[in-house]
Amino acid sequence: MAGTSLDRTHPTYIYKVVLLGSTSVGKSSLAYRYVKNDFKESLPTMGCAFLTQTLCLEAATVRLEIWDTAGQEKYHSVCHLYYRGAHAALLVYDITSKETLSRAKLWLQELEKEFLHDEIVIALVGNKTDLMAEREVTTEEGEEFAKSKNLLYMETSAKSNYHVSEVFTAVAQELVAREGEKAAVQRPAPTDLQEPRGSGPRCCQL
Ligand SMILES: Nc1nc2c(ncn2[C@@H]2O[C@H](COP(=O)(O)OP(=O)(O)OP(=O)(O)O)[C@@H](O)[C@H]2O)c(=O)[nH]1
Ligand SMILES: [Mg+2]
Repeated sequence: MAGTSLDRTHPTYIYKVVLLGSTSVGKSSLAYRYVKNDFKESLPTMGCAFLTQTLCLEAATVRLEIWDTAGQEKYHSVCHLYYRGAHAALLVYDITSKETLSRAKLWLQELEKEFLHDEIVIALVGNKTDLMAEREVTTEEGEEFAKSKNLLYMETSAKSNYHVSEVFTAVAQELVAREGEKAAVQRPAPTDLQEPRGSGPRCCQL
């Protein structure tokens, strides 16, 4: 069970992952597909929804606490309350809407104000690849922007279940890899509970 393992050869990490992006880009659909492996014509999120998923990676067990925020403009002023303390963020846009990529870029600027470089793993996610005929944002455009900002990048379809689990797995793997790098630098004295990076109890290695 997450949070109780004392096995140091296969630690358990808990990470907060926040989904950000314009309304209707498919944030809730991605989270729902990933956690429930299902797709439905979902209603707009109000405030924030919360889901969890546990992954067993080679190096660690990872429990992702997924905060699915509301993209509607009226919720924008409270969004920072949800991404505070996040370990990772998925900046989601809709490949059929250039405007949603511009909005994702603005979210990135907000995150850059809140987090130090390397303090958060950020993935840019172009959703709705099943709507290829309506595409407005090329793969290259998304990819190049992500590369220029050192973000993970993937295109997905929550509807056709394309690359959805791969996005979350890539984020989890990056987070675990950073734990390894951090441990190599710090080599802390062994304790049963380790403080996460940054402020607040955001991640426990047990
Ligand atoms: N074709 C297609 N439609 C999708 C996909 N993902 C989501 N949708 C549809 O897009 C609409 C919005 O999806 P949501 O998941 O509610 O979007 P959201 O980003 O959570 O929206 P807010 O909660 O308002 O921020 C719904 O009608 C979904 O069924 C996809 O991959 N392909
Ligand atoms: Mg939603």
